[in-house]
Amino acid sequence: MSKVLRFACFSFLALVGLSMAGCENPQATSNAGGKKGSGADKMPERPKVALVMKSLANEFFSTMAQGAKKHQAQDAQKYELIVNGIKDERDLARQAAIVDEMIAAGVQAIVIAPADSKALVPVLRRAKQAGVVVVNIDNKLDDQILKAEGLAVPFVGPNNLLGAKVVGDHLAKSLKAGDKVAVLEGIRTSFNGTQRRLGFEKAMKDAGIQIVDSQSANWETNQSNTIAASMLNAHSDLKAILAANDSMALGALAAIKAANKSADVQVVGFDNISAAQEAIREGKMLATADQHGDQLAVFGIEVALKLIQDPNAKLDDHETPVDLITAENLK
Ligand code: ALL
Repeated sequence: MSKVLRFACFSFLALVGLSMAGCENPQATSNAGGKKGSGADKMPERPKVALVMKSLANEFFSTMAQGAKKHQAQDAQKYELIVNGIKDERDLARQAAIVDEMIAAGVQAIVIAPADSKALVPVLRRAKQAGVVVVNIDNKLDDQILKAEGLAVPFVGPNNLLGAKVVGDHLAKSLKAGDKVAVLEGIRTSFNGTQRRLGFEKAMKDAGIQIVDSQSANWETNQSNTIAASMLNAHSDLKAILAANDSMALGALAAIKAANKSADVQVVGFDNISAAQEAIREGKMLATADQHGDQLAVFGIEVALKLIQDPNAKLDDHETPVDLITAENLK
């Protein structure tokens, strides 16, 4: 697959780690101890790293989990992995509770994709106070709140504004100035959702295309389906829907089909999940962005392992790649 664009990369592939085999438990409990009688009990203790994700119903996160598990399995001596996620994109309380459970379970590091950029900061402060290394992946925590709390948390993730701008620019090529489009936003208190909205807006503004409606469907397919249906109803001349993730793009596609407007309204998304790839191949969807979910947690884990080894290591934020995906490069 040819990559149309690739933003800045990472260079921390050569991390030295500690040790051992791992396990996972999708709902936040750890049974990840050494294997009795297998010889593992003679090994030095491995650090426990907890990956805390968002909705496991979203393929983006199951891909992320698979990438992390593969990474751990390739060098099982190095660390123990505990994989967690929530069921509902908006269940911030559950995600915070998982962080507390991981602190109680005695993990050495938490690598988290926060469901909200602000609400998760207090529980992560607790984690840091308990001596747990915290690494932020995917959705950046709010800089101002981190600063106010005096917290330094490295971020590993893509430039979402730029990624969305590239997707929007690609869409703009098949529209003309004055055309009307609508935006489906992610959860409004998530930094990456806001950045994607801004990227879409910039692309549309640059091309003289009018955004006639912009609403949050909270990253979810069902909500986006309902909202897209009402957008199509309210704007009979709508030419495209720009969705901040593929789950919402799929909801929009279904609404467009139900309104019998598949020939008139284009859809773009973000994530490159398999259903979006299929829709792009079939010509039902125009484009998405691949933010390499399978690698995102891996890079976060590598940063965490480095910090476990050297708590004073100075680690800057790391920008990860994001690539435009179209029918052309899916061939
Ligand atoms: C974001 C991710 C994905 C995902 C969304 C839904 O943080 O970057 O785009 O679809 O969360 O939870």
